[in-house]
Amino acid sequence: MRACDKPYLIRCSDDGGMIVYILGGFLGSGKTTFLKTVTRHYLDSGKKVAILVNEMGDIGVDGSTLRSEGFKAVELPDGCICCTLTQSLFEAVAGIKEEIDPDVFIVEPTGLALPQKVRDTIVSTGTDVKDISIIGIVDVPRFDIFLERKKEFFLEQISESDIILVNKADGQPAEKVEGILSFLKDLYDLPALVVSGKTLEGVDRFLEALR
Ligand SMILES: Nc1nc2c(ncn2[C@@H]2O[C@H](COP(=O)(O)OP(=O)(O)OP(=O)(O)O)[C@@H](O)[C@H]2O)c(=O)[nH]1
Ligand SMILES: [Mg+2]
Repeated sequence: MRACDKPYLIRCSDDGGMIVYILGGFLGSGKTTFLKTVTRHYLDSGKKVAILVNEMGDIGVDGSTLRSEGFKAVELPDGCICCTLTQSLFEAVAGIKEEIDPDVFIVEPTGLALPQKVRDTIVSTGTDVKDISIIGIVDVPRFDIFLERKKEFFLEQISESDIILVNKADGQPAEKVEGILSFLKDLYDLPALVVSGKTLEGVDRFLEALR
């Protein structure tokens, strides 16, 4: 692995294989919103994208419903392939590589998962991965509540992010956003971008950072 030429995502290799993104973040922080944004970004540049989500029938990617039962890939109208985590992650990843062989593979675990565990499981499959990154998403309006009620888990959940999206910044006081940025910087010194998945503020900078 070498330092990446993109400013934010650090685990890169020159080998072939798929680029993997894991969207980490507590319940309702905006993971699915970014899943769709990142998927669209890669589809627009002609890449084959597979996504893996925890919930079933609930993702609403372009209004499509998932018809899958067990581990079955579902082709959505926009050409992206969607799978669900009903089999073990380990088997699902191997199956996706073999059956779909995507350029980009995006995983949204439940908001109660540690994304680093998902990453380690994917790495442990031995699947040919070019680059695997955790995109940690924090929710500005609910930051204080999460910190108050779920501190240990919440902080662990973002601790191994390769980039943190400080999300839902729309309509939030600048001081609050600044306070969160400096709190995160003191704790982790990870790259962080202020964004809104809703108004798309800051999202271009994020997309430019992707491989
Ligand atoms: N104001 C605002 N709301 C947002 C933003 N991004 C997402 N939301 C809203 O927040 C809610 C949760 O967004 P999701 O993208 O579904 O979040 P999630 O992390 O996938 O949620 P779970 O999968 O249930 O954990 C939805 O009602 C979104 O419309 C944002 O940037 N700003
Ligand atoms: Mg979601």
